[in-house]
Amino acid sequence: MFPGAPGVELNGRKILVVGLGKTGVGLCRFLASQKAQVTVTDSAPAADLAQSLTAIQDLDLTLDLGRPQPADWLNFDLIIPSPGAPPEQPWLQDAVAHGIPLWGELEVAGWHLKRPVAAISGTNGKTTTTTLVGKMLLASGKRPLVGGNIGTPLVDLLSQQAEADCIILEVSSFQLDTAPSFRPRAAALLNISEDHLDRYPDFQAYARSKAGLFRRQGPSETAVLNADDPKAAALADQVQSQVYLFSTRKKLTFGAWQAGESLRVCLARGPEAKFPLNKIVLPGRHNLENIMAALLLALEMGATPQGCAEALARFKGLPHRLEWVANIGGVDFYDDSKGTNVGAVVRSLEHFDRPVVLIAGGRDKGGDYRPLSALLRQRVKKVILLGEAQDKIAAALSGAALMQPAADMAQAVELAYAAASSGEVVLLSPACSSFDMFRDYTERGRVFQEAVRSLAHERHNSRICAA
Ligand code: UMA
Repeated sequence: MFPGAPGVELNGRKILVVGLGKTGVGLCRFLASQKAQVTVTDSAPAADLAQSLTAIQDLDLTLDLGRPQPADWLNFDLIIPSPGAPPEQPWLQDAVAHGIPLWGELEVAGWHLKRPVAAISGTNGKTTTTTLVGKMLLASGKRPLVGGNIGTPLVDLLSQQAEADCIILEVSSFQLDTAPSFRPRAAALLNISEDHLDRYPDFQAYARSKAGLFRRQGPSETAVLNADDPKAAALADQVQSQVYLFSTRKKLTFGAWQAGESLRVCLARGPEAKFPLNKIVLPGRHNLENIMAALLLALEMGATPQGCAEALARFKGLPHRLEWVANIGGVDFYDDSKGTNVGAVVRSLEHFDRPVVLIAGGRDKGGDYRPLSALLRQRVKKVILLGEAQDKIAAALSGAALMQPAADMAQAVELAYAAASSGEVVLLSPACSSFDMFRDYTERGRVFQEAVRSLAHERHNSRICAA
């Protein structure tokens, strides 16, 4: 049995890795390097895991693939579920009941950290903020490693620590749920709105999971919280760490806030720094929140105001997040495939002050679509519905806008273009996950962009994004 403490010896331990995606592959390689006895299980058959299997083919480990649970789950010292594998599954709960610890990759990798970590969580904006913190530190002459939920698991970064000053991690609620000792030097919670209700029993449980970001912090660590987001701001009185708030609505003494045409940042040490909005190229009002959180974290981790300003002058944003794709006959097409929950769609719709034809739908995540009603009435000319969730969305938003179903993305783009007039916007912002029709949100965004480009080529009155 495992002693259950950080820094624990992995050598010779019998460890079960659940899931052979990016996390599983990284874990297998790391655990093998620590001379653990590794078994890896995945509910998918070997034929679907070819890429992952190639990445671990040189390792001496046991495979148990292609069934919902492995043959024997009680014969291990530790089980490490991938973020996508819910710990609530009966066989994993049976293991817990038998005293086997269930710790995630963030927990196990966290035991081997040698550099301070800044962590970013929140329902929306995590990836943009994480990327920006990394760029601000780089522009300040620092050597950050950037990873986590953004795509490179922490376990893959461990071997590069000697060449780095700090680690910037995007952290999901799934990762936090199985990382009881994770203790970031600085951590930001950007916002909390409904998401992943296919995994959590209710919104409160999801919000509690997000609060886990700060659970081990003490007074020598920093918590960065969104003062304009009631759920995130409420944590200011509960965390043990030094709190910096950020707000676009009110002036603060410390933290970050918008004052007219600039952002101001003031930490407990150092003078107030000023970042003019006209020197920031990242579009979208919601991104001001992400930028303020990034500034606070980057400065806390040793960035300079000048380096931060340089990064802000260059960073235009990430693909599939309010990404302009083309203008066809005066209609602007935007790819916001990463808008996978209602809160994200609200933020994206608020960005436009002209009529929008919205393409939405995909796999439902158990949330409530009704908070979109008011914005739909104000700004949305028509909703083109895609995927499994279309009946649920149509029922929830009935009467708020005209709606029309589409069989696939190409037809959705055609129908949206037919509904839009010159000067208006077609926005793909699905409020759902992509897994019913696509491998992930990037593939969905790519298919949308291809459909838009092929429409643009049919018409001659178009401008297309150079990228
Ligand atoms: N699997 C099982 N049993 C299960 C569930 C899944 O065996 O009960 C198997 C699947 O068949 C598959 C593998 O597990 O082969 C996939 O594991 P995974 O879903 O954890 O995927 P990874 O590739 O390891 O990616 C994970 C994160 N995925 C999820 O949280 C769902 C990635 O975030 C993250 O980039 C990566 O680790 C590195 O940290 C993605 C994500 O969608 C982008 N995150 C959510 C979000 O941002 O909203 C939280």
